[in-house]
Amino acid sequence: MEIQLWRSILDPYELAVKELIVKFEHIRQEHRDTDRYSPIEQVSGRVKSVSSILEKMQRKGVPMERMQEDIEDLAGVRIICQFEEDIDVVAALIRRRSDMRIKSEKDYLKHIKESGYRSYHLIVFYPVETLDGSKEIQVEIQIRTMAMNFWATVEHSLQYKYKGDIPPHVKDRLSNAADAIISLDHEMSVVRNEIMDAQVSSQMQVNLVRDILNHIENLYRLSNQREVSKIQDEFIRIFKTKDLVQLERFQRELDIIAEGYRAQEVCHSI
Ligand code: 0O2
Repeated sequence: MEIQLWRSILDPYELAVKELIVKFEHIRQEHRDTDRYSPIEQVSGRVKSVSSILEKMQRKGVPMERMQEDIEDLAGVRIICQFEEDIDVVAALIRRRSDMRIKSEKDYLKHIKESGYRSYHLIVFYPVETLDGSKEIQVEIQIRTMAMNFWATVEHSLQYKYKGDIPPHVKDRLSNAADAIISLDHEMSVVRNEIMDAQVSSQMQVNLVRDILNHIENLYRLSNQREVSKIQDEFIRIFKTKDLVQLERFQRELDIIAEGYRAQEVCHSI
């Protein structure tokens, strides 16, 4: 196939990957902006390289005319979670979406691959709009923990290095490492609630400080310098206490002050 043809075939897949990364990253941001724990930690994606497509077609005996149907991971999105429990949450979230349709699911957590590979895969149909109209394409979504991802990345590199024929002593090490990853994920799950609480508190502080600084910036326009300096000093004092309750109270007080100034502005403009 000519290079130009490959490009036109793979272009909609590029678009799908880009759109889906934006959408999943937005879910993560929405959680953070609303002081909620995000089951999504990281999102990445890629369109399969032509050499990898050709290699897979050869390995699976897929003819050129069946490529887009039979090679289901031309477009791939990877969602990384902190904890194993988050994987189910993300999969459920994907099942509920109206902008994609599930074709199939593979649970390599319950059915660990012989290599030791663990991950949750969904193949979805996702529509993209191109100059030639809309096109529904297949995307493989892989959901796994950071630890699973570490193992899979290393194993993938070794598969490449040894051309799929990893020597037994390296295989043994990989198998031990896969077991260690299982127990690492389990250990982390035990303290999941504590870690989630800590992360939500830290995000709440980030959001509160952002809101307070916005208020202070606006007050510089509306109020006199001396008053704002006093407010700023008070903010620094409270911030140093690292007490979220005090920060929240301070933010509410600033809300009220800002509301007062807004009311004054309205009165002046009438
Ligand atoms: P790449 O380079 O990531 O694109 P098959 O390749 O026949 O096993 P199939 O039937 O397409 O795979 O589906 P499957 O098993 O769900 O695998 C699809 C993808 O999952 C693979 O794509 C890998 O990304 C990942 N994967 C599956 N098994 C393993 C494994 O044992 N080790 C690692 N590291 N990754 C795995 P590609 O095309 O193989 O690779």
